[in-house]
Amino acid sequence: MENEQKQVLDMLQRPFRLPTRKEEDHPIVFEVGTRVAGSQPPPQPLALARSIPRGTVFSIFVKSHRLAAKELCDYFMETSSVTELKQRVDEMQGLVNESLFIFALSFVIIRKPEMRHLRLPSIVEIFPSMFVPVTTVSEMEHEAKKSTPDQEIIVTEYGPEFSSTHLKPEHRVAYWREDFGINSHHWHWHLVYPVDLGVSRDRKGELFFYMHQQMLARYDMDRLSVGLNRVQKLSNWRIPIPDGYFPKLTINNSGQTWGSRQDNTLMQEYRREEFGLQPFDVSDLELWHRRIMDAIHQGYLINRDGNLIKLTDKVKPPEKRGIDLLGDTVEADSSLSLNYPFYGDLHNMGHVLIAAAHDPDNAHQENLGVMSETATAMRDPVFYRWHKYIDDIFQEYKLTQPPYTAEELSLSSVEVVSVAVESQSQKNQLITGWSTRDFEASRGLDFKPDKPVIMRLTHLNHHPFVYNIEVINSGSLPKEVTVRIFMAPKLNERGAEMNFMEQRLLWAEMDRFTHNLKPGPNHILRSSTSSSITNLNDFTFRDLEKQPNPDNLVAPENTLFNFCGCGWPQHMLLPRGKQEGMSFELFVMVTDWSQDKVAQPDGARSCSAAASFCGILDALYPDAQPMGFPFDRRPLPMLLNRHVERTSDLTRLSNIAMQDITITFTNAKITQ
Ligand code: CUO
Repeated sequence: MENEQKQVLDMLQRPFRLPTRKEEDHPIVFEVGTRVAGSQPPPQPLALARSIPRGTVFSIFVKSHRLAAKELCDYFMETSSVTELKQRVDEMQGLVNESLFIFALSFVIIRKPEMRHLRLPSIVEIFPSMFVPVTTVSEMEHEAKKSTPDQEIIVTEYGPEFSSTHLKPEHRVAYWREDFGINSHHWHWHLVYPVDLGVSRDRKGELFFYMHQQMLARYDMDRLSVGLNRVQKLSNWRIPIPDGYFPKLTINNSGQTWGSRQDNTLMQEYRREEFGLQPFDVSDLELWHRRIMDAIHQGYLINRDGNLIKLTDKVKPPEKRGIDLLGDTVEADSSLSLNYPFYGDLHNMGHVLIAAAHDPDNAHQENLGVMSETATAMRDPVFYRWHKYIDDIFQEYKLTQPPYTAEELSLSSVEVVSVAVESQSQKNQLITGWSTRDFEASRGLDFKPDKPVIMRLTHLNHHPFVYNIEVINSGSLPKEVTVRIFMAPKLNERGAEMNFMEQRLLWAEMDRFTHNLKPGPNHILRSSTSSSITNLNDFTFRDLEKQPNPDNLVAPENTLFNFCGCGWPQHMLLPRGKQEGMSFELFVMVTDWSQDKVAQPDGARSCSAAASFCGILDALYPDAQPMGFPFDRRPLPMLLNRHVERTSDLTRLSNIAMQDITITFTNAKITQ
């Protein structure tokens, strides 16, 4: 019997291929180009799913597309085995938009309990054309065509120059924005925390805030590494967007490209007919913005029944924190938002308005830009400006919350004596450089002749390192603690040290784990590769085919794999740093696990991979503290009778320690 993993890999390969079934087998009538239209009743089953034409943009930021996705996901979810799923997939393959098809199929494989042992291959191999420009795809095609029969494999390299030139300052972080791992993480994150698909996961709104805030902190660390200022929020939508973006990526296999945005493009009224959206413009965004800001400053949201719902982060579970309610309302999920008609669809529609800015009425028949797709949006400099604006709303709320008290911050029975990082026998000196990673483009695209065509992608990387933490437990009993590790640049753009409030949003979480301290001195060693934000499991089709017996993957420790597959790429754990060395600070805080722990429902299994950014499937987020703790709020004005100005003032507490480290970028190849 064909094994299930192989069936799944077959379903996910070459999404642009035409259907293999015969029409008489599945007499479904397909009306090419049917659009989601407000007034016309659906002509046939799965009409919404089939209304998005193949070869065009599928965008989860557009409500009608989310509804289409829900219809197809529900249809696939009705199956009870991989074989049954394959029947429905074969039926729909070639009839629905390719990106929608892969999204729905991946969604179902992740969500169905009986399919959790199955692994999804990297989205880079499913849609190579979302990761490398059309010229690289053509080059691969050309090399494949002219290859001799004895040439078994074709390799084409891409990077590190990416899609712009040094004439544009923003180009300096192109290696970061166009990194395959960051973009595939973002695609995966939105797949496990989807909007409007009836998925209500624990602290979903709060994680929307936190995961995106952390991506911004990391982006800013790399911007400072290359001499750029921190990203500026895009909050004035009535002036042009200074930075353009030309993705050079294709949407389908017939060369249709994603829309490009010139420098200094103005966001204009959206009047395209696609997607069934009513015309809308920045005044709609401004209206929603004002209503949300009013809610934050008044301290409550108004739900659909007109009741006031208090916004506070001091709640007892399962009551939702204010940040969680705001996250759902701003993102926005129409069923989780407290009042979707009133607070609107701010974050999603911002993506759409920006993605259509180059051709707002479709006069040029250009496709939407990459801001409309989660696998490509992070390539565009405007993504970070938009999300900085969104984060600013959340920060406005966070600053209404009272600072953490000394009691909430301290753990007096524990002293963190020292912390250091070690890599290649060097103490507190970390090294970054370049590596390459091979992906088989021929799994997603159809090349002739049929042989492996490899795209070799350049990416930032670092030598692995180890945290070395000395901790004293002055109690007489063992103590279970949470160790929280963050990193931030020591200096700002002007080369000056930052006060707590300026540095607050630059703290990037590096790791969070539990440890059982024995009484007396403890020496904690923790590898960078174990980080709670990263994911080592970015598998290729070939990796998964090579599994000697994929059925063995049903073993309990692997059953959460696909969810654990969400996560920040390990190769981007460190910021680039500077060639002359750049100063960063490590911050380590040890807290009481009995206060942090969350009672998980029966049957929940632990999975540490990327839990900080991705949570745990079918379980509660594994940390009772607000996400971002202790940097999510303004500091106490006084701590232990002295003013708090800098982050280092927190080290007056015994359970917190800091350490200066240096990150040096070698601009050379890193092999591990
Ligand atoms: Cu992830 Cu705007 O939410 O892209």
